[in-house]
Formats: sequence, C-alpha cells, structure tokens
Amino acid sequence: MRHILSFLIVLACLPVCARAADLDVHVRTARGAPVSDAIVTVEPEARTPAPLRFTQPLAMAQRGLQFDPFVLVVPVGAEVRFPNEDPVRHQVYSFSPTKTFELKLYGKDQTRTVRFDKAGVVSLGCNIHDQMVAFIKVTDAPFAVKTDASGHAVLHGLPVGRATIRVWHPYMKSPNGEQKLDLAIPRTGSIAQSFTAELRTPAMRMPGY
Ligand SMILES: [Cu+2]
Repeated sequence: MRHILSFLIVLACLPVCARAADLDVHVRTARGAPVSDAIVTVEPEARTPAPLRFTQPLAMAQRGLQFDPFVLVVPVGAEVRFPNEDPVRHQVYSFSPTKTFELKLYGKDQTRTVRFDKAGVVSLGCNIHDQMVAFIKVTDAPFAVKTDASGHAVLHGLPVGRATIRVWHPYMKSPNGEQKLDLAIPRTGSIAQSFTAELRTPAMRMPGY
C-alpha cells in the first residue's frame, strides 16, 4: 500500500515539481508609465502535454456602452461568451481576418457565443456605438497572462529550459504590436523581466456615425 501511495504522490507531483519557475514581467513606457492590457505569452522550447493555463474567464461583456475587458486573451478553439449587460441593444462585429463575424442585435441579459479557431488578433466593434472598441488575442501559446493596471503580470509554473516570451498590445509601436525575447527558465525560483513599450494614440472614432 505504501508503495502505491508513494507512486501516486510521485505521479501527482510530476507536472508540478518539474515546472516550478515563475516569470515576473513589467511593461512600462520609456518614461516609466505602466502599460496595462499587454498580453504576455510564453512558448517553451520543450512543449509539454500539460493543459493550457488561462486565468481569465472566456467572456467579453458589453457594459456601460463599452466592452469589458478592453483586451481578452483566449486559447485557439475557445468559445467566448458575449453577454450584454446594458439596457440597450448591441450589434457586435469583427472585420479581422483572424475571425470575421457579426452578431445580430441582441438586448439586455442576453448572450451570444463565438468560437475563435485561429491564432491572431480580433478587433471588435459595435455597429450602434462607435466608441465601443476591444481586442481579443487568440493564442496557441500554452501560457498567457495580461498585465494589470500597474503593468505587471506573473506566470507560474513554467517548464525549465529555453522559452520565447512575447509581449503584445493593440497599440504597441512595434511590428505586429509585439516584442519578443528568448529566455532561459530556471528549474526553480523566479525571474524578472522588464519590457519597454511605446503606445500609439488610437484614432478616435466619431460617435453616432
Ligand atoms: Cu453597442
């Protein structure tokens, strides 16, 4: 019995014990202002069969005549809900090649679901409210997280070895809106990495047109 127990403990420990390092990322402008809503993804050289780790709910709400969140990261194949929490109707659309769709007008407390089956960026709008803008980053990386209001993000339990870190923001002044870096992930502990990103000012859309 003891042997079986030890074996089970080893089995249970394997995915965790072999993947113990944390990555601590800060994204700031050259003047030190925090960059929130940046998506940090990690692609380890040695791909593991471990499940994808996404901490955000797969939902893009319409609330207060805005999308919430402004940026959402989802894995390829995700079914994303679009709940309408406003007392008015919305007509959500995307012209992006990653996923082109239009949801017919729907009202308060109703929701629709869209499946995102290709990696890339989806830019969202609403046909009724031009100020509504949001982005969905569809990724095939096994680790992804978004920077918070202080430009900070942490990824836990990364596998040891070489990995490619990417930081993307819809308004980043870089090719494809992203920067990338190769890093060595240690077996344990935590590594810190800072990124400097400049953001462009988004073009304002005229309300009501
Ligand atoms: Cu709307």
